Amino acid sequence: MKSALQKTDPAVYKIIQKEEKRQQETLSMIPSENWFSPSVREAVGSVFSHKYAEGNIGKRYYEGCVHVDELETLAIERAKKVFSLPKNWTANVQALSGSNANLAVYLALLQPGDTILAMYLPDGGHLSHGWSFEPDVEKRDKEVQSGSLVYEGGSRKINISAMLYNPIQYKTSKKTHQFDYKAIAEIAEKYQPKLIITGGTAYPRIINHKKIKAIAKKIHAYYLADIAHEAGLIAGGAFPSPVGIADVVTMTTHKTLKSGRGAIILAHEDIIHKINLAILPGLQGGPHNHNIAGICVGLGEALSPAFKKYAAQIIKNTGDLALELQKQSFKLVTNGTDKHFVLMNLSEEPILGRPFARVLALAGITANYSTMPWDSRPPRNPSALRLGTPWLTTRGMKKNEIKKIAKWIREAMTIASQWADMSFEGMEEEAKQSKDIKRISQEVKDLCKKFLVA
Ligand code: DSN
Repeated sequence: MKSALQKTDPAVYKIIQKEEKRQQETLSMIPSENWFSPSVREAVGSVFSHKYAEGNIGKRYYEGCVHVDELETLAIERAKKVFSLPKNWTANVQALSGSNANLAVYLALLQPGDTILAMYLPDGGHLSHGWSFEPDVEKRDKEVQSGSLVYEGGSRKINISAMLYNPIQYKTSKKTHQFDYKAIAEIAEKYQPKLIITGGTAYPRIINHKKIKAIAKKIHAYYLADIAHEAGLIAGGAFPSPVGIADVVTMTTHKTLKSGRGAIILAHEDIIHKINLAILPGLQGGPHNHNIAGICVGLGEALSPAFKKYAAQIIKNTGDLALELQKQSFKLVTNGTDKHFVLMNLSEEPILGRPFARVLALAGITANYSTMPWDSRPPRNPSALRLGTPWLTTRGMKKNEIKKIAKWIREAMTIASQWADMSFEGMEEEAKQSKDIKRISQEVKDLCKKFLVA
């Protein structure tokens, strides 16, 4: 039987079908992506998207919110259980995204112009942690060559967090590419930020939350742990949690947590009260109730024993991926990983991050290029490539499949090396025509067909 959409809008229906086929027949190794359960998708597609519900539980500006209240209460209760919140801690589930969640924290706890100290974006931080870029290449090179572990910002304040606040960023150690806690403490003492932030997108190692909290406490600063990437690993008990250590915890819900798109903020009730006001009227209008429904269902799934196994399997699969890539003579930033992705250092390979990501995509492996610590190359053409396993793990893939994937990645690099001197477009054209790349793409498809997801 034809679906409603198929009957009324076959053009959109067809595009959705093609996207589903692409997702099923290729390997998504972008660590911030995942495949949600049919129940999460059903909740997100529900009638809750029709409803306006500005305000908070029991205090809405619209009538007809009795079931929205019920839903949001359940989502908050589940968040408390999943993240083992201390007494008097609660959650806000209304932020539309991770960036909005972070902005809400700044609005709630800071005054415009206050100093925030966060991780340097090219080392794996996040745009919303106060990024400003330096377009002057000479100035940029000088800054990198100085070897300083502090970034005082560039002249182009490209994120609102840098326009409204005064961001200072700490870099990772030049030697280990990991956090240098002593240096962070010294930077904090010198710049006296009101807020210290950890977390981001491309730091493959565990962060010592206790050490960061101690640094923040000494200078009477708040500590915000952004666990957007690790939320599912923490929910499944496979990774250390900052809950009960940091003052505020923010996360997106659609990465390792597999709960549809949205965000959660966790903190003591007093802080959440301020954050609720920062969300509305500070930043947003009506919450996306349908997304809160997805989050609620995803959190319910995260409470199951199967999710614990899932989180542990992600860590195992990524460890195996690191090992297999190293066997294939690839270099990894920090020589490995503690979590759900690896950062490949391609600086000594014939092809760097951006062109290699395109070659891999044509071979059926979707990844994304990335900056890496102490990389002097520009963000649009950096040296690294980020590869994660959350989605592969959702599909049920394990060591045998990981081994094959690492082999295909090396094969793709060997094939692409013959195009090393070409322009990006020239290389892309060659890759599109290449029989060898087509052969890998077919092998990937054959594997994917054995691991279809509902
Ligand atoms: N876009 C996310 C990621 O890929 O890590 C961060 O916001």
